[in-house]
Amino acid sequence: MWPDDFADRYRKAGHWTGQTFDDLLRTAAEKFGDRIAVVDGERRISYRSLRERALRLAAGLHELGVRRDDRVVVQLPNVAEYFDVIFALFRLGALPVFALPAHRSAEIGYFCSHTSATAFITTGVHDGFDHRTLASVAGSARVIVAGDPGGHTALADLYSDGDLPPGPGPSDLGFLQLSGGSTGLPKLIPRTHDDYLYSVRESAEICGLTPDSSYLVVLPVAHNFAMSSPGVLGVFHAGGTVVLSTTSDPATVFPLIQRERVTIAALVPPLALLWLDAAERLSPDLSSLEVLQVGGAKLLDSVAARVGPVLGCKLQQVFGMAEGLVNYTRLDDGDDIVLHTQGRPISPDDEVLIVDDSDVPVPDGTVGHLLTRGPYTIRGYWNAEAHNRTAFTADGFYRTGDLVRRVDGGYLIVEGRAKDQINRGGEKIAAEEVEDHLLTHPAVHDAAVVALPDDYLGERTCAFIVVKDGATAPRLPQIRAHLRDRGLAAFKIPDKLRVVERFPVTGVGKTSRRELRTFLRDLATTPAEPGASAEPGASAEPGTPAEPGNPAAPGTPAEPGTPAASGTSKGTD
Ligand code: AMP
Ligand code: DBH
Repeated sequence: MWPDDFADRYRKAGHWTGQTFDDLLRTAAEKFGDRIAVVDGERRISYRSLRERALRLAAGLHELGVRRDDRVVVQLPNVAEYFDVIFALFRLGALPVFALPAHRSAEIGYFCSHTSATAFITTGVHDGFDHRTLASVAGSARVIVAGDPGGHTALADLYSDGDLPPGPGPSDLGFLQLSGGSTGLPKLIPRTHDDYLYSVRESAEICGLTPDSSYLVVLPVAHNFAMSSPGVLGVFHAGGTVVLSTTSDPATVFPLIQRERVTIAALVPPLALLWLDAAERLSPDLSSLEVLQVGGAKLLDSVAARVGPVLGCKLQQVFGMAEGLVNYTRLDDGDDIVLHTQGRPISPDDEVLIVDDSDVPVPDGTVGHLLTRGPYTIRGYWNAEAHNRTAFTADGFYRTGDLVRRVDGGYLIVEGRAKDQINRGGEKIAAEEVEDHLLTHPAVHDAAVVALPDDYLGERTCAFIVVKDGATAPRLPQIRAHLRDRGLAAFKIPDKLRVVERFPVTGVGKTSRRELRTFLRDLATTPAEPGASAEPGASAEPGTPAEPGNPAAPGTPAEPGTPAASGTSKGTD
């Protein structure tokens, strides 16, 4: 939480207004009553009805025993019930934990146990997967299903006319959002009503939302981008309409844009590319579309340049993070900014520091680590004291792990990343989390997961493994099946596999895993020497491209049979 002097400042500046999520919906219902808040297929839900549904569900959840501060893991696709659920929980002061539909038993089990969740609210079969099977990892959490309950509690049965207890206050936590993370276990991000709604209201303003706005959601609705930048909450603040889609496929989405006269949509870069290619082929009527937001991963300049000409709308680049800071290019910015930068911060009180490896600020125009502090950036992850000591500076700046450059006007250009994360088209993967799962394979002695450049996704994942003495090297399909069986979300499962005899170590016998990953990435992206193939599942000799003793590489390989250096080896034998 923010120190008192900062909290006072943010209140005095008018950023924190004392609004809660429930206030947002109540005000919207009063102001916009019969206007359509949500379109889900053939269903059209007014603001008045949305508020009523949320309050009735809040009463039912309360009767079921859901209380203020309880954690409730919410895993729903882009369906209208999502809004009933989150506003019901907001009203009670119970904290939604925003899982993604792609999460499987590994993630859901962890969220339920780590947060001691009271309930797990999910769906039936979605995208070919039966989410009710996740009930087995929900522990003591009550399983509630939107759809056919299959023996669990049906969400539809919970709407009730019962009484409601007093709700939470604006400085209370509203929910726990997920971080893409860079460590073994996902981190949870505690956001308050006051801080989050400040970013939402400002975002709605920056993105020009009005009651006539129609916002298309194809990204997972619980993702921070789709929720708050300006996202569905920004639309509700402005009195516009949220149009939900469970697919991002242009063949379905383009007619939906036309039918609902969608004015603004948010995409990650691979989807933007898909839409551009499809629009060139199909020549759809996208005349209602005014703004296409693209964020979550770096957008190539060449793709950015096609948005205006091909889709006939403005591009807005969005560089944000669930921990807080969000940057936008502004709607009246010129092409030089919109096509080549990732925007500037929302707030005059967003503090942005760009520093070298010793935390010393670098001159403008120079690439450095982005640190930030401000009225909607967290001061710490939820229940993660040890991690917080390194993820934040002593004076409360969040170390984003992004490498950026600041140019005229305070605009930022994302140049890379220093965190141990793969950004697979906007889906973030913590290298260590996947490595920990790889190490459970009986034939794997050690593992390192790295990002490989990819024309479509920006990055894909490659797992390097060292096989245990005497074991047969697994092939990619076996590794993938192993990780799927462990219940890891599909987007975290490596795209490629390289088997190496051993990991290299430095002259002093120590290798940081980050150096190791950099080395392996270089190995994988350097054209292979004769005999060393870069194909999935192929073997490659460690150290092939490195000159012996080359100081730029982590160093020479360890002696055959020597486990990788101490601090590197995570093998279990
Ligand atoms: P998370 O902290 O999981 O919410 O993920 C936020 C991260 O996504 C940022 O720290 C960046 O690494 C990345 N990111 C988001 N938007 C962009 C963008 N427009 N360009 C490049 N990277 C981005
Ligand atoms: O990637 C993100 O997490 C992100 C991107 C754009 C985000 O959280 C946001 C906008 O708010």
